Amino acid sequence: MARKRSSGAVSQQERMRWFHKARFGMFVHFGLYAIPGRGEWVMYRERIPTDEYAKLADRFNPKKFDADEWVSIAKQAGMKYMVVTTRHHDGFCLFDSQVSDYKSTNSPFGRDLVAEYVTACRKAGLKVGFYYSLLDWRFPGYFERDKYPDSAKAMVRQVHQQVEELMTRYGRIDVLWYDGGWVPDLPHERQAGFWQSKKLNNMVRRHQPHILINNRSGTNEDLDTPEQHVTASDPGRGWESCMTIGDSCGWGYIRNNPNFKTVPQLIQNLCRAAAGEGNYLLNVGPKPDGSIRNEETSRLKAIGEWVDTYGEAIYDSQRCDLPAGQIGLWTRKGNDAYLCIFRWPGKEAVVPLVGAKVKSATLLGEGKRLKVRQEHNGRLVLSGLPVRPPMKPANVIKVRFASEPKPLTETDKAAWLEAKA
Ligand code: JFZ
Repeated sequence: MARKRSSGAVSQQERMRWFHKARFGMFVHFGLYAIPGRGEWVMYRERIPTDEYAKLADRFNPKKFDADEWVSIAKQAGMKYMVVTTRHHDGFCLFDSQVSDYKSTNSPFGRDLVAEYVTACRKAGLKVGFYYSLLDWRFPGYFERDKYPDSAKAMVRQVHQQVEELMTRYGRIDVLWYDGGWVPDLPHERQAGFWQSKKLNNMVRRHQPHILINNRSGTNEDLDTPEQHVTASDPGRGWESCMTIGDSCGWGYIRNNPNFKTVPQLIQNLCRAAAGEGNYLLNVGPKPDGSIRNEETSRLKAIGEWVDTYGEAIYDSQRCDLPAGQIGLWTRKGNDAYLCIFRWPGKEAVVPLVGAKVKSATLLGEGKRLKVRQEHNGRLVLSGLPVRPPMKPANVIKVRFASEPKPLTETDKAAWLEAKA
């Protein structure tokens, strides 16, 4: 149990502990926009007037929605937490907000989807994340804050009220994933002032001392959020790459999207996040009936099968600065390092500039011990690999070192040219 300070605050290091262990989560974008099936920005991109778009609420009745099913798909994929859209930019709430009548409990669905999601997550032992969009396209004051100042104020008021509802009515929340902090013609450095983010996040942390908050309310908080790319933050800074399984044209359901990432691509992204001590938040966009499409579930199932064997290279991973060349990349856990192989090297894998003694090397999945040769200049040769790669989306060699594996510093950059015994 994390220690609380007298103020009730919990240190960021304590709050980040589970997040580093988790490494892998499910993002869910669901809402009225699933019905037209042209992505979650359809209202804005097609300039659909508010009242016309709101008619979708009369058709919102995801009969196949089953929170336990969503959670089970995430858990089987090896995901340890979820982040679900409680309200996206279109303003429609998937929770029973008392400050809006534009919500799932006022639709034919008639239920608080967020409450059911939270219950299912807790039952399955997954951490609970809420996505919440600050902006709400229904407010003219979002687009023209000087022309409609009262509307802009009302939109900010709605944020504070609804975030407090989410922080006080659904038990312990582990991640608050803000979005939509950008305001037309407002410099980034003034966003926090517009949304009154310091006051907002003080309230959040008062109610939820353990929570992790991302960087999209205009203040840095706990997590950077590279979107549709995997880019590590500086050591010590929390970060999470969020990405769609389909191509990057939309997070909500897109009925006719022909482009989906391959399983090897998705696993390489997961490994790349783990190598940078970051997390990978992989998105699904459920269909109008609330079920998740096969193109997404099939890939998640395959990732789960891979994680079942190789998860030790991902969960609670640390950075490892050893070179990996074109073979792939390294993750680490203490003195054990994991060479995640994306391009099979053949019968042997050669790693230069290894500055630590190897105790053993094993091809995970096959359980095959490898021959180890360490040459004078730090060159490590792992041999005894099959010529052809085992049929896996990615392979992993686990190398156990006698001390923390660090690269050798090349004092003489030409020294490697002359082989030494
Ligand atoms: C935002 C949302 O607009 C999108 O619908 C989805 O929810 C995603 C996870 O977050 O997408 C963004 C946010 C920021 C930028 C671009 C897309 N940006 O800063 O360029």
